[in-house]
Amino acid sequence: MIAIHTVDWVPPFARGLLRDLRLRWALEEAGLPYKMKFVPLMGRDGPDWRALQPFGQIPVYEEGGKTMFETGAILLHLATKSAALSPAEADAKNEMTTWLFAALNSVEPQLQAIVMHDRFHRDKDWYQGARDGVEEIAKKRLGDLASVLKDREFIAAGRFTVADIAMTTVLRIVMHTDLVESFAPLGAYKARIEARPAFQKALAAQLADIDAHAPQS
Ligand SMILES: N[C@@H](CCC(=O)N[C@@H](CS)C(=O)NCC(=O)O)C(=O)O
Repeated sequence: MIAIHTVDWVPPFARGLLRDLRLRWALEEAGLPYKMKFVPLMGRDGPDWRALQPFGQIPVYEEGGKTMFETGAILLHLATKSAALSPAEADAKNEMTTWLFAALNSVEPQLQAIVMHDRFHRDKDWYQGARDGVEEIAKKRLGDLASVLKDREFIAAGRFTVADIAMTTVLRIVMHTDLVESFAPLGAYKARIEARPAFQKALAAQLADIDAHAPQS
């Protein structure tokens, strides 16, 4: 049985953003059964969790007694298990892999920088100058991505793949801003891919799990 390990609860700003969503979504698209396992939010520094995820992050993927971390690696593994997630033809598969890495390597760091500034550094006296700088870089990346997506329904291979899961969840990272929607092709792409029933099911399940573990006041 496949299991996804994630944290039991997060504060409101992280609802719908936890990266276990990538794995839940892929497994829903593939129709593969899985269960969730939860680690306490503050329990990720212990040796047991570090043995699974050396950086103390979530998610962790478990299958047949073996575990993996890094959502990109896990998505590529899942792509080998289901035709719903990946084309079979080599060139199309390479295009999918290329865009999955582009999402996680060329777009995610720029958007994550905005989140780090907005969530953790807003009270610093250097915040605004630094924030303006990271936004400028992020806008450049998003503009380049919009130029590609203006002519495409999906990001790679002319069909839905794990690269769309990576790219869409990356674009969601800055959902506290209107940055993505300020580029029409990106807003349309994100809305189109998020409308998929498997995404909606995975998101609803993530939110329900977070609510079920909310601290009692
Ligand atoms: N590159 C990692 C990133 C994982 C990641 O950033 N997870 C977040 C939650 S969505 C986390 O655990 N953050 C806490 C931290 O970095 O200490 C992956 O894709 O699996």
